[in-house]
Amino acid sequence: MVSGVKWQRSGEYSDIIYETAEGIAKITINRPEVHNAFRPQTLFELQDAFNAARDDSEVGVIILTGAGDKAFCSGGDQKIRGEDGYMGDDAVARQGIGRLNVLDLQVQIRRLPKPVVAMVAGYAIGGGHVLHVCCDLTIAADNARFGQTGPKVGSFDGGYGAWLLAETVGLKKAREIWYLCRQYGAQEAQDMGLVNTVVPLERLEEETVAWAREMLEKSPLALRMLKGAINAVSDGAAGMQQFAGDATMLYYMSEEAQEGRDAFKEKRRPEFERFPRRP
Ligand code: S0N
Repeated sequence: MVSGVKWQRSGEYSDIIYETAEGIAKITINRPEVHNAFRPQTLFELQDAFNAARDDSEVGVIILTGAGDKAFCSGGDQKIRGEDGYMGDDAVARQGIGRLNVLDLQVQIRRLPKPVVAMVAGYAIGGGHVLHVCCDLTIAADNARFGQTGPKVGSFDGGYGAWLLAETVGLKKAREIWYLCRQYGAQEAQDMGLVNTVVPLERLEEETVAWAREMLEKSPLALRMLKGAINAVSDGAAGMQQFAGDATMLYYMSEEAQEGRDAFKEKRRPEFERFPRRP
């Protein structure tokens, strides 16, 4: 999986790797010994890395992937699943309280105003499957395998994992995926609209970077507004809030809004009559 990109690593993480190059951030879940299953620490680090990529004005596209070629992510780490959630090493866990914080990461990916691309080799299973569903695009290697396991292992994701999947592949197929817990190969996943393209494993990063470069040539504000618009339809009021915030940001950038701000600071009447009443 070589792309020729010279990634620069940064951040102090144990469970993930954060790298950037050429306007792209690459976030890798680095727990190959458990097929990149996530524990609370993994999720805290992923949230930190996604925030770093969001705040970095050089970064225009984010790639989420898993270490090695066996798995993108196999979901919540079942070995540290307690009675009410996942037990980490943090203060909350020391009080005997589990966590279900992958939902925060899902929301973060949806709200992040830059395209997030899942680069999937091997298994995208359970909560790992939901993560790729939440990403804007998915580039799959020919060895990728997709599926949900919830009803088999005593869990389910009734949020994005259920209805965003249904929006992506249709209601009947989403029910099949959840009720039967089968695994689907890369080509089958592409045929049902679950992934954007399938490439040979050795070309996975090269192809993903090519898609990222193509997006980086496009207007960042247009991509931001399109992501917000597409998500607003399914995120309801929360999606509209994000989209409305973007509209406010664009308005702040206009001379018309700046006239209001300047008039207040200069203690004068704002001259809004200078601006057209647009049709
Ligand atoms: C991926 C599978 C099919 C691969 O099978 P294969 O190739 O036979 O490999 P294995 O020998 O099974 O695995 C290799 C090693 O990796 C360990 N491992 C794999 N997956 C996990 C995992 N999820 N947790 C912990 N360890 C894992 C194996 O145990 C093995 O190591 P050794 O040899 O040392 O035992 C197969 O591995 C598989 O089916 N894995 C489990 C997939 C699964 O059921 N995942 C969990 C599904 N549930 C969730 O993800 C929870 C969702 C969730 O997080 C959530 C949802 C909604 C609301 C809140 C939450 C929340 O919890 O936060």
